[in-house]
Amino acid sequence: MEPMITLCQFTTAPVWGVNPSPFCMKVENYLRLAGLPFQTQVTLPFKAPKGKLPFIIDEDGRRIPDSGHIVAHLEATRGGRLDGALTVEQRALGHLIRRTCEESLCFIGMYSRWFDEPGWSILKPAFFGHLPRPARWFVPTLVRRTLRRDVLGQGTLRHGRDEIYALGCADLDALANSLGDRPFYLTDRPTSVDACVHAFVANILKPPIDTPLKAHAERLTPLVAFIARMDGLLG
Ligand SMILES: N[C@@H](CCC(=O)N[C@@H](CS)C(=O)NCC(=O)O)C(=O)O
Repeated sequence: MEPMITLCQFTTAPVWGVNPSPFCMKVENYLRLAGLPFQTQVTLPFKAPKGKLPFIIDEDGRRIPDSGHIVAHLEATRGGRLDGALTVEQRALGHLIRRTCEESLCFIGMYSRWFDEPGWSILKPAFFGHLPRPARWFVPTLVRRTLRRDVLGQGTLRHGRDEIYALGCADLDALANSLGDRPFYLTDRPTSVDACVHAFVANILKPPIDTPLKAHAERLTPLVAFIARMDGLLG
């Protein structure tokens, strides 16, 4: 078989109709939109070069961690398939949109799944139900403890529930209003920014976790239409 890019992530099969890691899904989306053949490999963060997923193993064996670095590497080595024609201004706007997803909305999504009790009661069996006992009993608690430290350190978990969801709804409003009636964020064709927004917003809209964040996203017509449009392209 020809050498191929290998995307190393938590799971090869979708959960709730999405790749449950938005950072992994962002890279998967990018590879699909760019038309780059790839295979997936299941792994865990402690095996990753920087302790987080995703990372890729490129055709020459090079391991590249971090979704942003992966996209930059693939753009540089495969002829700028999605972002090559972007202007400086479009790139700057894309940077801001990506940061909204990855450095803000991401933590609200984490809160809704891991720390808001209705979300946790759905996530726990979906993510850990396949583990043999006794791992099924203690692994969820260990992972949740580590994430609590991270989300507390980042700051989100210092707010109350209503405040947290208000922050997330403001991010969603900004994402919907900056798109408006246009089909994609930066040009009339999808770029890596669309791959990113789709990953983060689909991870709010599709899982059966009913939170104020999801209810708000469902009311944002441009964003719902964008997800459907991207779903159509991604197949
Ligand atoms: N900046 C990284 C963030 C990746 C990230 O946060 N991945 C999460 C899963 S969505 C992870 O590996 N978490 C495991 C951990 O923190 O131990 C990227 O863009 O790839």
